[in-house]
Amino acid sequence: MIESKLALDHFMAAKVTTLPIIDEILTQQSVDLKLQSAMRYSLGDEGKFFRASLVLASGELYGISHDRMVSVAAVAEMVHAYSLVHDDLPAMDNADQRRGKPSCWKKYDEATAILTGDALLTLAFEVLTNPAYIPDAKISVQLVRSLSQAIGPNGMIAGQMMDLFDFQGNQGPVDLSAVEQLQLLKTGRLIQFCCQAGAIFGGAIDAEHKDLSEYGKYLGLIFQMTDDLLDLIGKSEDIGKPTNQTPAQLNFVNLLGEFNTRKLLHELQLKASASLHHFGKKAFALQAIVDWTVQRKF
Ligand code: GRG
Repeated sequence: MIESKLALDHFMAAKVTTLPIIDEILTQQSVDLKLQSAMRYSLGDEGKFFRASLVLASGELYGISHDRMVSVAAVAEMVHAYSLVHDDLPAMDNADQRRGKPSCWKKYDEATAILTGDALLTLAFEVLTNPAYIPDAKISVQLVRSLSQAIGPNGMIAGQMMDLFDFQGNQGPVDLSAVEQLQLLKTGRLIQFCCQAGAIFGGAIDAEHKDLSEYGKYLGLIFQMTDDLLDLIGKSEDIGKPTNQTPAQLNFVNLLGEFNTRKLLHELQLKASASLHHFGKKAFALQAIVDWTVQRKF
């Protein structure tokens, strides 16, 4: 329970720290006011700021102040918002609701939602390469490379393609490792990037990059499994979107049953904790986040 409070406090701190930077960045995007409004709408304060929290917590491992990392936290939330705006489009998940309010395309229109996602993604890279936000050019290049790899054609976009096309109409047994692979790409790779951002700032050794990559991988799987649990047994008013949305053949709980899903969650929690071992007490926030995620209700 203490871990839950620690994690929730960390999310709140991340939100309070990151929102003003997001606001500052979006205020500069004023050529088209409808686009600016749609970007603001999609990047409101309703989300958990889970990814921003991870960026800041990974920096804490290396004693990097939140001030130095906050633009990367904002970038993580911009990229996340882009993925949700596009995921909700009629051509993809055709979702009407997101974060307890109409999805971007429902609130505005389809073309505006496509362009809003494009704008958020492009802007994320502009921020990462802006010396006013990331003064060290070497760090900037490393962040751009790491983020591109995480969300590009070998990362999140590949996962989304697999989700949309590889399992459609599949009536036969689904291979669990194929679903794991899909979810690691679709949800896990951006989470992994967030966990590694601190290592990039901290000039970490390879073994630490590997530890954080492992932690992010396990956390990404835990996040998706609990998303599937909430999809089946959560309350839509708590999670801000309708339940029973994940196709049955891709939902871990359908594949494994609730008991085995919870068992696997516990095993992944232990593996995630083991990958933080090397960092000792400095990893308390990352540890609290994984503990919260295993039993999250939203
Ligand atoms: C469209 C390129 C493209 C990619 C979309 C991430 C993604 C790929 C789609 C999201 C689909 C989805 C709902 C996945 C479940 C896990 C997930 C990302 C949930 C939403 O994240 P939260 O719970 O949301 O952190 P908040 O609102 O708290 O920010």
